[in-house]
Parts: sequence; structure tokens; C-alpha cells
Amino acid sequence: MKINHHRIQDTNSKDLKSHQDHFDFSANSLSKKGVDINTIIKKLQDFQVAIPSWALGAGGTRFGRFSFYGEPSSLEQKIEDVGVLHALTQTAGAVSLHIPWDIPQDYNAIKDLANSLDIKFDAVNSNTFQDQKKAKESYKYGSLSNATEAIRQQAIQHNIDVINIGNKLGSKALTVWLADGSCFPGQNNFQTAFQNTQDSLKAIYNRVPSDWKLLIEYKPYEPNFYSTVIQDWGTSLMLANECGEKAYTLVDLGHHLPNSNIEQIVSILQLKGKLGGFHFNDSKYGDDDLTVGSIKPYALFLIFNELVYGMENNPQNPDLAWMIDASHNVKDPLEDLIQSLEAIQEAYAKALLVDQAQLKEAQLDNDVVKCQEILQDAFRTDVRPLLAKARLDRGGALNPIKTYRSLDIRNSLIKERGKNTVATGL
Ligand code: AOS
Ligand code: ZN
Ligand code: ZN
Ligand code: ZN
Repeated sequence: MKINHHRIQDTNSKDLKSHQDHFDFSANSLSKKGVDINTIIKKLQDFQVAIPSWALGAGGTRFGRFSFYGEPSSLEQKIEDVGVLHALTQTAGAVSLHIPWDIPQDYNAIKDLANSLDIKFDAVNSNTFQDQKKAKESYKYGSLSNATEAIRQQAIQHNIDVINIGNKLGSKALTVWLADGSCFPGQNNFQTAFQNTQDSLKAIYNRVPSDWKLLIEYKPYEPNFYSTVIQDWGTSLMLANECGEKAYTLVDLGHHLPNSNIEQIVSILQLKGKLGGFHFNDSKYGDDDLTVGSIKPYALFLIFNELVYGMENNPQNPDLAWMIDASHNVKDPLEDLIQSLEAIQEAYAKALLVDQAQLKEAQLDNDVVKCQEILQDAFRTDVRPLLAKARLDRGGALNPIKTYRSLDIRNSLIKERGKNTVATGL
């Protein structure tokens, strides 16, 4: 299934006039404030977010899964779905694969397909949280941290295999997320588990190509509920520093205990040049993997405000690997991802509106009220016409959800693929 660009244009034509009115009003009022609209639009167009291959089907919980039908069951179909998202939003120009769920059969065919849809291969993800078919050793009690050497070796080798697969596709990063930890006090020796993890990561790091990054993700709990070996950003940073300069911390928004100050974490990691990757989602309680911006949009804006500051002021920090890591139990996965992409762009655009020079001055004057006013003024600005303009200029949809529905894409997918309910992962 590929979307014909003319059909997007046709749908746009009905809304062009009202878009133009909204855009002119926004552009006018922002220009009066000294904002350079064209620069913001260009930045929005350049900001591309990877879609993880496992987010294209309906997710679920341990209690059940309700399919939206027409879900992709092969790597080709997953890439086609990302193609649909990218055609509509013009901001999903990458896919993040998960091995072994997405092992390509024909590398050239996969690369050609992605290329034809303007999609790049972002970070590849390894999986040592499940036992694989025909695997000799089990990860029930941990992988890179396991007390048994043969199990650690199997997990190390898997990560090396993932690097090799990613390399053939043009990926430039390996993301390691470990489920390793313990469920009950006394089950593990914390120091041994940490030391083993560090040694295993170093063994993997030694096989990371020179132009690659190793991204180390942290998470406080789940699936282990007493301790997790890489529980927080400090642990991840320690491990990254121990590995070397190609190793970085990856922040997943859902991987923090309630009320953590994520914007501060992001800020300091950039100062240290060690923020390498980002997983977007939103949450109310834990690692809920909800639609980006659906629960705490102001927090997302504050995080973006720090990201923008870092991108402008921290040349020591590399470009980040952006990815949505969300899961959808009751929504059409593609509609949910469109909403997430929109929320990301919205928070980014608002952060770009923050007058950094004025903010600095207000900070130096200790004018606390003014500092807050500057941030909230940016946050309260309606930036949607700028987002629409950024999409429109690249051939995308003025209103992606509306276009997705008017082109009846889900039903076309169901017609093409049937009532496929293949689970695509977590
Ligand atoms: C798990 O909680 C992490 O967020 C991972 O980044 C990811 O969701 C997992 O690797 C999916 O395969
Ligand atoms: Zn994640
Ligand atoms: Zn997660
Ligand atoms: Zn999550």
C-alpha cells in the first residue's frame, strides 16, 4: 500500500483557504514579536522521528490484545506503514528495527523499498528480554548481567549480530535496553550484576563500528519489580563513560519514577555530551507508553526547551536519534502515531519560540515572574498553522488524521492484508 501524493493534494485543496488565513494570522503576530518564521518552518521540516517497527500493530497488556486489523505482518509491510505516516506527516522519515522480529530476507529489496519511501534506518534494537527459538541458553535470570558466563556470551553475540544486520541496512546505532534485574530482595548480588553488565557492554562496544553509537537505555522497573540493573540515567551514564566516546545514554520519557525532573536530566546529559537517543511517549503512572503529549504536554514542552537549548549551545553533544516508543491498545496504531508526531512537532515549535536571550536576561535579573512568563507565552502560542505549513511545503497533508480518514487507509489495509492479528512485539 502506497499513498498517491495527488490524493493528499486533493484532500488539502478543500482546506487551503482556511489554512492560509490561520497561517497569515500566526505569521503576522509572530513576526511582530521578532520571530523568524521561515527558520522555524525549516527546522520543523528537518526534524525527523523514527517509528519503531513494533508500534505499527495494536499493543496490548498481559490481559489481552485487541487488534485493529490490517496490521503489518512482514518487514516490508511495516516499512510501507511508516511510508504512509511519512507521506502524510513528512516527519516520520526513519524506521527503527527490532531483531529478531525484523530480520530482512532480501537486504537490497528492503533498502530499495525504504529508499523509495524516503525512509532511513535508524537505531537497531537488540532483544535479550525474551528467549529466542532454538536458543541454547535462557534469559529468565538475566542476559548481559547473568551470573553464568555462557548466557552472557550468547547475549553479547546477539548484540554483535544485530550490529551486523544494521550495518547492512545503513543504521548507525545500536540501542540496548535490558530487562535484567531481580524480582525479590536477595535474589541478585547488585555489584556482580552491575560488573557483569559493564564487562558485557564493553565487549559489545568493541564491535561497534567507528561511525556508530551505542545507546544505553535505562528504566527503573518492569519486568523486574525489585531491582533493575540499569535503573536510571546515572547508571546508564556510568556505563557509557566506562565504554568510551561512542557510547551514550538514551532517555525514554516513560522510564522515570513519578515527578522526576526529566528536563533537568536531559539538560545535564547534553552538557556532558552524552545524550544520544530519545524515546517519546507519555505516561500517567509508569511506562504507560501512551500517545506523546496526551497527558503532560507542558512537561514535554519544558523538555524540548532544554533540548533546543542543548542543540544550540552544546556542540559537544551529537545529533540525537529520535524515536517514538509508544503502544496503542484502543486506537488505530497509525492514527495514534500521527497524533504523537504532531505532539512532538508542536512541543518543538513552541520551544523554538522561546526567546533565549530574553530568558537569560530575566534569569540574571532574578526576575522569576518574567522567566515563567517567557516560557508560558511560548507554550500558549498556537503553532499548528506553522506545522501545517511545514508539511504542506513538503507535499504532506494539511491535516494528517483527516486525510488518513478521508482516504480510508485502514480499510484499504484490511482489504489488502485481511484481518491479520499478528502481534508485532511489545
Ligand atoms: C522497554 O520498556 C523499552 O522502552 C524499549 O525501548 C522498547 O520498548 C523495547 O525494546 C521494545 O522492544
Ligand atoms: Zn524505550
Ligand atoms: Zn519502555
Ligand atoms: Zn515506554
